[in-house]
Amino acid sequence: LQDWITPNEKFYVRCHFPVPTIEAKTWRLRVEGEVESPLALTYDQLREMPSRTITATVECAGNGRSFLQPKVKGVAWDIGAVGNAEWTGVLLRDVLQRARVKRPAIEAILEGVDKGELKEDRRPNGEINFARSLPLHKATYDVLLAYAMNGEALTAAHGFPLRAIVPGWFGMASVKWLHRVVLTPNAFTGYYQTIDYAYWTGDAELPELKPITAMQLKAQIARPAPNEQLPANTPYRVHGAAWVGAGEIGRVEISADEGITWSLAKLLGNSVKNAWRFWEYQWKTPAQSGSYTLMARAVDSHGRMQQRTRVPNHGPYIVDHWLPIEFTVR
Ligand SMILES: Nc1nc2c(c(=O)[nH]1)N[C@H]1C(S)=C(S)[C@@H](COP(=O)(O)O)O[C@H]1N2
Ligand SMILES: [Mo]
Repeated sequence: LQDWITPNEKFYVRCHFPVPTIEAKTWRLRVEGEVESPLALTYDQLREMPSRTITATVECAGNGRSFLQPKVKGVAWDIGAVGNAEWTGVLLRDVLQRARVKRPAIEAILEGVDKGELKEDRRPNGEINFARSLPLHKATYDVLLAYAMNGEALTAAHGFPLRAIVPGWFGMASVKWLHRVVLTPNAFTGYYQTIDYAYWTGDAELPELKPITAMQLKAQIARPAPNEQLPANTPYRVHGAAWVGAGEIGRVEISADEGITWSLAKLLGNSVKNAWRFWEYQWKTPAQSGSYTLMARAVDSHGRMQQRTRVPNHGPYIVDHWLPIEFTVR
């Protein structure tokens, strides 16, 4: 959260299986299922297609999990599982057009090369690959198949040779080490679609498991960092980022009294589609030494506000309530 574009070496890495070693020469991107002409594209063929560069913020659905009480299962991320980068590649839409999607297709399943055996109680036998699906309207709208990140070829950890970038959606949708796209006439119900990265919707009389999709409205404080020590009675620049899966940040507010009163932070730069917005707030640290908290909350351009408490049905994911950042003053 220091730089608006997260440097590659600072961008968080989340992998469910060991990072696969892939030779660009022998690797292929296969497009199959409900298509007129199945494809097996080489790395060079993809690089020869018209390229696109987009800026997109990617947040892991488990970002902020360490704030949850009681503790939940999963990687105990603090606030670092989010980054913003410039991604270059080809539009999935252009690849699908070449393959000529047939009418019955409703989703595109994106599969990674990486695989392994799961340890959870509810699991299929044997090894499985990481795979997620996208509804066709999203797949043919703005999804990028990226081979470069901030102007450099993807590193192995970030998905070399090719990964999806699904703008506005949580990270699990942006499948790394992509090697297969399957067009399917049915809703995909794979492990990472229904068991993991899914939540119960509580708004229906008949609760249903739904795959996690769009990132939610959220403001995050970068400084002070959790447990930082600040000097007393001193001007201090509180700053951070705010983002939302669909829409624009309208304003960001800061509270130093656990959410009773709020002050307006200043939005920095311009609003960039699918990218986080940086903000700052000139504060004076308390005169008394002790433990303190600050909270930030975002409001979108339609006036919708980030909530004090989160949806309990989101379980170990989508940590989008007002996060109290604890620090000390001395
Ligand atoms: N093939 C594959 N793709 C994947 C994953 C994975 O384990 N395997 N992890 C997903 C998750 S949960 C996230 S948050 C992002 C993280 O991308 P990054 O490691 O480049 O930050 O990749 C997604 N794509
Ligand atoms: Mo994630």
